[in-house]
Amino acid sequence: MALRKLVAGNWKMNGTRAALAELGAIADAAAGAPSLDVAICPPFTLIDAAIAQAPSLPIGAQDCHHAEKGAHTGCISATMIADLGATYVIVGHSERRADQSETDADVQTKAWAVLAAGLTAILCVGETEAERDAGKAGMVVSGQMQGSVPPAGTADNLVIAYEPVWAIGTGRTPSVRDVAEMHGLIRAKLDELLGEEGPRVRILYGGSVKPDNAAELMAVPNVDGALVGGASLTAALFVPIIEATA
Ligand code: G2H
Repeated sequence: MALRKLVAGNWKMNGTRAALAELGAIADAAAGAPSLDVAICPPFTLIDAAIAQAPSLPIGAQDCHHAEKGAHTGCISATMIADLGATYVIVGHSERRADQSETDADVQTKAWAVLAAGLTAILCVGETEAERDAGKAGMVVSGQMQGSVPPAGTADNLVIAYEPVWAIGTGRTPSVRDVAEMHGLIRAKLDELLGEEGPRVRILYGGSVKPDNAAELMAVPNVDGALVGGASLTAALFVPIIEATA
């Protein structure tokens, strides 16, 4: 089933207010590609201003706390993100799984919070290089899905992002065959976990997506869009990716 593609930019810990100048051209490119969804996930500090600057462009966050509110100094809840008018929240990015020791259970409670706030979770999974070399990529990703996908996930509130850790920010990408195999495995797992919703949930590829490899990656079966890091920081790189996906 061909699903409507989503191209989401993950700015990670990049961008001060000056970076918002990129959003005009990105919003224009999104408007010129009505067959797909486009979003930008800037740092928390820019969400409010990004929504004001580009009201037609869906904006997301890169993480949230699992609780709605309370004594959690320095944390941001999904409810707060929804209050700003955002659309998406990335959960379970490998950088958070590694840097903040987030477990599958942590990721699932965050995803629940995103759904409860009426937002859409972009839930990341992916194996390390050592796990791939050991022939365990499928097992690892299947286990991450089992432990972190919320059973209430639907096509409207959940997106999966497959991001092999060894391809993130390295310029390396898996072969088309490997991407097809992993996305097929993720699709089968979604069918198992979510029943009739499974075939409708989008699966993004992430990891060194660039203007020159986007078209090839987006043509792979079960690749329903991209989660783009470094190449989403400037319109000069992100707009060609949008155009290659449309
Ligand atoms: C993977 C990706 C965005 P990059 O983390 O989530 O980053 O495109 O820089 O590899």
